[in-house]
Amino acid sequence: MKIRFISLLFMLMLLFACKEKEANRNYLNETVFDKDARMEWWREARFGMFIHWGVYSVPAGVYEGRNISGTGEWLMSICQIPIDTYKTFSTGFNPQKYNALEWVRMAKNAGMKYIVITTKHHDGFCMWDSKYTDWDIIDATPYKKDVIKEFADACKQEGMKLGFYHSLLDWAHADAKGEKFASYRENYLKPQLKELLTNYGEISILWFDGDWIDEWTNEQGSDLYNFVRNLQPNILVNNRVTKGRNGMQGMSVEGEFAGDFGTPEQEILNEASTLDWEACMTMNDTWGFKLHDENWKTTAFLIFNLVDACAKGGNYLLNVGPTSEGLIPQASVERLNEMGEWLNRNAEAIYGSKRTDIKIESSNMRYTQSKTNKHIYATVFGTLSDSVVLKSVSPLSGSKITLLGFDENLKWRWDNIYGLVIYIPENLKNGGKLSTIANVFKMEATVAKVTQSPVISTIEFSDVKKALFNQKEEIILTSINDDAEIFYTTDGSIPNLQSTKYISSFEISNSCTLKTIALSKGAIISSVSEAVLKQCNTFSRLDLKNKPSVNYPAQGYLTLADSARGSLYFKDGAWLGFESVDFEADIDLGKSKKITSVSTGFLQDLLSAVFLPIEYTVFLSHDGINFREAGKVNHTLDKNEMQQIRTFKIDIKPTKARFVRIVAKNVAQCPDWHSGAGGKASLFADEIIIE
Ligand code: H79
Repeated sequence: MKIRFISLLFMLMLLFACKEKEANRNYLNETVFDKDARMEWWREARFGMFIHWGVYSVPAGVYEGRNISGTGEWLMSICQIPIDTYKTFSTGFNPQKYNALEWVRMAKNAGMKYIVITTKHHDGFCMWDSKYTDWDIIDATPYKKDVIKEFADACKQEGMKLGFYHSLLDWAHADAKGEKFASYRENYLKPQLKELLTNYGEISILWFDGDWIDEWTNEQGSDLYNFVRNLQPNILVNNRVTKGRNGMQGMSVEGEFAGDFGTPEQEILNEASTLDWEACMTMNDTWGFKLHDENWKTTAFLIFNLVDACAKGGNYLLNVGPTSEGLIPQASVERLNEMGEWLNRNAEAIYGSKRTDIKIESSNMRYTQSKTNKHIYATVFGTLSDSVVLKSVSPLSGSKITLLGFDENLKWRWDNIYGLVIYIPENLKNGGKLSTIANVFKMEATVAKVTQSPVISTIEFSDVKKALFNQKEEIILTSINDDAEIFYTTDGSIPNLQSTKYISSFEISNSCTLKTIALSKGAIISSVSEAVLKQCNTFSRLDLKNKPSVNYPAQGYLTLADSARGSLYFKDGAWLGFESVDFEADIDLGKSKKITSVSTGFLQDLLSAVFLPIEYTVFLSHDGINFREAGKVNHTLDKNEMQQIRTFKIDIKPTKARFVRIVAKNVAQCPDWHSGAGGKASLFADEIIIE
């Protein structure tokens, strides 16, 4: 019994030990699923407020009567002010006009979904009531109230997500450099973070900074990440917690580093990233308030930055630097208001939106898309003119296209050359309600996945651009996309969904321009291919005994009778080329005609082993069976005739006949005097004229 009691006790102790272990979880091997769940709100939020507020707002960029260049919060370092001198500024920090609720509501009205506020910047000043130092708002300022507490309460009241900025480095703490750093970290940094993460309710983000100091190592970062997550399991921690940052660039370098999102500072990535990232940026040129920084960005530019970041898959953390009185500068208030107005109308394109795979199409527009991929939003910056052209999206057939904030269905058309053309109606353009900063087009569309246009073939030739036919021609259309539907027109217009749908091969019996396009699931996915198909009735039939080489088929046999003559360039598409074989054409004129001459053009291009015929003979017939010779010319090849076109003509004493046979003898092998002696010789023919 006794033994049993002891073993029970032992088991209980073991259980507690396990519980203890469980309390200290390792969050570095979190599953993707868990991370996605934790990041979800942040990925949808898109737009946040950064607040840099501290004792540096007292000097406000002025020291010993001089305006100091550089950012306001770096004043102590820039002016090399000894910490004891710097500390006297805190007596001027008395933000009587501070109203946390007002600030939170201002952020909310601006369309911001979270706020990150400085708890401690590099100067080490603590904005909350910390029991580990006197260098805090309670002990060192006349204000003597915990501004972080007020702020956390206001955020809670307004349902605003709250994040803490916290500097890893500390210019005020004696142990915060060199060998004593471990003591600073374990006995000051971590205990203070514990205060911040246990006394102020739910904290959504920890935004570390100062990772670049030599004392800070990757191991310390991983340990701190776990420390923070164990205190607030759902918190997001930026990548500056470790050494993963790519120099001052915000994104993490390759490899495994703790940290949930990249932090490009004062920059927006050039291209979309699949990683989570947040661009933190100032409205003027400083984070902490400066009296003499009036270099404010325009609202239009701030909106551009927000949309630009969203389009590239990032968030935008926009800074305000309140004064030591507790006021957000008026210039910031105005810009926040204007951004809020814009976002009110265009929220859909921002919150919960995703980046697209579209590369930047032009400097004045950006694309985002809805989470379900159903809608694409095109934000076009600047005043709209009569129409807008978008090149990277394929609207679904019959898609409504609207401008966010207006019900009106806009007229649009797909133009093969330009892309999607959307028309802005007069009443909207002149109604004074469109934004002069940026307007958002909403459409059901897919990212244009332009594929090869359909291939046009005849029975004889594939991929024809021009073809001649006699009475009629059979046309075959094919697409490399299995799921593509092919539409075509024969009247010269650009095909669309209303055009004839291709089902199987079809016949044409008149000259026409055939245009065809591929669509997939209602979206246009190809450019237009076209073929000029010309009926050629010169002869009712033309047969060739030997086929021309597939390399030189021109537009088929009828090229010989299309009234267009070949040039000196043998690949010009007018010549039929016969390799080693003779040219032998049988022509049916349809009915008996009086014939006085039969001519055919031939090419010589010695460098390409193309020779004029060595013999040209014409035969005539009434029935197409019995032919008699009507004339012959022999020709001796001349090595000095490098390049020339010669028409071989047989004049005939007027004779009636329906059938004509032309035989031109190919030298077949390059003659002895030719550089290709003994090799394959060609005969090129074009244009037969029977008079
Ligand atoms: O908190 C803000 C900055 O104070 C902080 N990160 C953002 C979010 C930051 N720390 N370091 N840096 C930014 C970059 C360092 C810039 C410096 Fe300079 C160059 C420090 C001294 C020379 C420019 C001139 C900035 C301060 C003076």
